[in-house]
Amino acid sequence: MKKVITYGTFDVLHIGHINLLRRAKEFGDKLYVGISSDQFNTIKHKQSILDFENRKAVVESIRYVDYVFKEENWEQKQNDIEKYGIDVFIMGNDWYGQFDYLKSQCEVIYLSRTPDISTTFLKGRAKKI
Ligand code: C2G
Repeated sequence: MKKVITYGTFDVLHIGHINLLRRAKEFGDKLYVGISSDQFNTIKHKQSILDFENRKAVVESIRYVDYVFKEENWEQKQNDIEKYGIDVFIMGNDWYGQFDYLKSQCEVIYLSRTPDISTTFLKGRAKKI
């Protein structure tokens, strides 16, 4: 049973998130997703439109996702990998190199981002409606 993990805010879900989750699942049998808490978003200087409960419910409903948990800080990844017995850590390549320190515990793969779509872009478009 190969386990994959990824993390994110996943606010206002769009095809970029779905592409990432779909491709991440292809690397194993179970996909674990850490959803940033509202408090952690503040630390990340991100203001999400949807609160944690909403974002968690949306990601949990995605067919590629097997388990969702709360991401509360930068430091928890090593413990998560240990706790869940993770084999592969995956992030979009806007994070390229940022999580290489996890290579001592599991495979670390950065996948290309989906171009021309982001929650920030969607927020801007929504304001114009
Ligand atoms: N993503 C993507 N293509 C896009 C937009 C996002 O592939 N057009 C990917 C990002 O690279 C990330 C995932 O989707 O791997 C989730 O993106 P965000 O919700 O923006 O997550 P982020 O704020 O990058 O949080 O500890 C890690 C952080 O929690 C990551």
